Amino acid sequence: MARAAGRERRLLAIYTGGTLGMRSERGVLVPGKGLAAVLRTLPMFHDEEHARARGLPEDTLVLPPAGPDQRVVYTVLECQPLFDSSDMTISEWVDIAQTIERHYEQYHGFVVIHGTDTMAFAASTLSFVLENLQKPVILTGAQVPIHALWNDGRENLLGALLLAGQYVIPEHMEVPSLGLSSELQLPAYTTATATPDPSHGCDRHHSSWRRWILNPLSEARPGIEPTISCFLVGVISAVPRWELPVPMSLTRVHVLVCLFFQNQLFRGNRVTKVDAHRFSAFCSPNLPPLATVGADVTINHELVRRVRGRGRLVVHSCMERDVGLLRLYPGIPAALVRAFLQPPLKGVVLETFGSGNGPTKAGLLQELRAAAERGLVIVNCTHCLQGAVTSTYGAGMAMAGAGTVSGSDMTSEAALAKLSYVLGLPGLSLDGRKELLARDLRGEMTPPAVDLLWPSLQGSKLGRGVAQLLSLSQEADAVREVLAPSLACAAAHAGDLEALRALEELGSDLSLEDFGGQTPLHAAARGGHVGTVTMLLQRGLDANARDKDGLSPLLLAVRGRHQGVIGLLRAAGGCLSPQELEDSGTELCRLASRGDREGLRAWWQAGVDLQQPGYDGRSALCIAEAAGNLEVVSLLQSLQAGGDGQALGSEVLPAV
Ligand code: ASN
Repeated sequence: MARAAGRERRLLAIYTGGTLGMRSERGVLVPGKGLAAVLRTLPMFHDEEHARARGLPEDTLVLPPAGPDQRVVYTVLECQPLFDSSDMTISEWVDIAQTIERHYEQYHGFVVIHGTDTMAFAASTLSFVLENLQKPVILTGAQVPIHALWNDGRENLLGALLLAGQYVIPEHMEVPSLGLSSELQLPAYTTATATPDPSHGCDRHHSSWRRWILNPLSEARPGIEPTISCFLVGVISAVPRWELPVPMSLTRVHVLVCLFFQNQLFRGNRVTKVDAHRFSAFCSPNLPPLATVGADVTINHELVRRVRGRGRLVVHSCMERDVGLLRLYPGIPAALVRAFLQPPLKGVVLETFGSGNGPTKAGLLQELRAAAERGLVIVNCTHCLQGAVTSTYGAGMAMAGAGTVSGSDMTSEAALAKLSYVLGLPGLSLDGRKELLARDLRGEMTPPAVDLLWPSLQGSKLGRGVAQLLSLSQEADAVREVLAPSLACAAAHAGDLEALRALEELGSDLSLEDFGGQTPLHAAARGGHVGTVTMLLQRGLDANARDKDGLSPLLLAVRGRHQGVIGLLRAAGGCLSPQELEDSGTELCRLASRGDREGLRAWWQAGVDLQQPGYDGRSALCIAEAAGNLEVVSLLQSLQAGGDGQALGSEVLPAV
């Protein structure tokens, strides 16, 4: 394998079969061997001169330049045997995933050349089998073989290779300014156009590809999408994407498993094949394409998922094979359903009518209920192309009442793959599996509306703000992370436990500091919220954290005279620093002169010596006596004598 040099991107193209490489034998199309040899003869797929200069091995091809010093080098791995995709099963897809795993470190991305008939099932299955995917995996294929004069294979494969090779937008971050497109109209452009493929047949697209190849920044130029809510405006509005001070686009985008066909890049587990002949074979009914290729490449940034974490790639090979798909039709006999649901079947995707409705006749519902009761998992998906399973109709409620799990707006392909994945996971209870099925795991379904997920958030203004924030597009994840500490502080100051829990569920670390170096514990202490302080201490927040001015939560609670909070912080080991105690003698005198007993008690509770002198050498007691304030005098005497019945640091954290 050739070593990557400079801006070379290495891809592995796994050729599994399908029409793209098929040949006609006795009048019918069958999988054809030797795809790499065919690609080698097509200038749009291979730059022989460059390959020779680089000494690339026989099985390794290189695309014409994709920009100055930019090359996509790819190796075609031909599977044995090659399949018409009608023969593909979970086992073959797990094999593909394992192949990706074996070569994961060697390549920047993967293209899977697959037949179209079951490509939606393949993409869905791979999206679940491959966990923590950090590199692009793009499936593609064709309706007409690549050897034919008029075909879609070339455009599809070239598109998939280019997207897999160049899609990692922030790879271009180091480019310093926005005015690059003209700089990129380089001699390379001439090189790429110098050898047009006369059989390509669609020069407009060819030229659009060239433009994109040579101008990889074009998709990164739109700046800030207006869809990112107005509260961000102050933070980022004037800043171009790759210069953002926040890690928004500066992290790699998570393309998950995708499918590229007819100039559109789809999320793999959202597609379904809708046409047996036309080049536009696929549609993604409930999620727009992630990218569309026309005169330019338009990336739908809102939909592209950001990589979360840097976990190791995991291949889930234990997919449950005993799953099935059953489409209801008017008058379907209960006996037939019963026969279908028999063991060894462990899970079934039921394609129902409209918004998840089914016949309400007792017989059929009884069969479903009996199967659900003996542990068969039934996912209810609509057989409509668009829309979701809802509880609008009695006929839909009857399906839910029979023990089915709502498949929301999943395609049947995605639901089947998810069922196989969830049932294959070890050590889960039946309820646990059902709960996972109802959750969005790989972007395969539109999650339920925020107000359904967090009904309690509706109660407060801040809560509603957080709920709105949570409903932003997925690309706003990074922005959320940046804002989360400030939001958490605001929630803590308001004592909004629900909002804090919602942020926690989002994965926010509640111990992070805001711009002033304050943790939510500072904010809750300042606000005097015993419940919130308790929760945060239980989450392990440091009672002695200092903000940028060196202030602790305890000092803020003392200033606010929040005795309950002071007790909690003291019990958690909080104490005032020498810096915080510096002027405490003077502060005590000031409180004594004003007759502020609550203030004096707060300082005492925080462990301060009440006898220390103020700036003129007099103590708080002297000041109170001189002023004749007997109540303050007796309070100070009683506190100095050992308390007024309140023990220091004795608070026990209540359960929150
Ligand atoms: N029968 C072919 C396959 O799925 C159809 C195609 O690829 N267009 O393998």
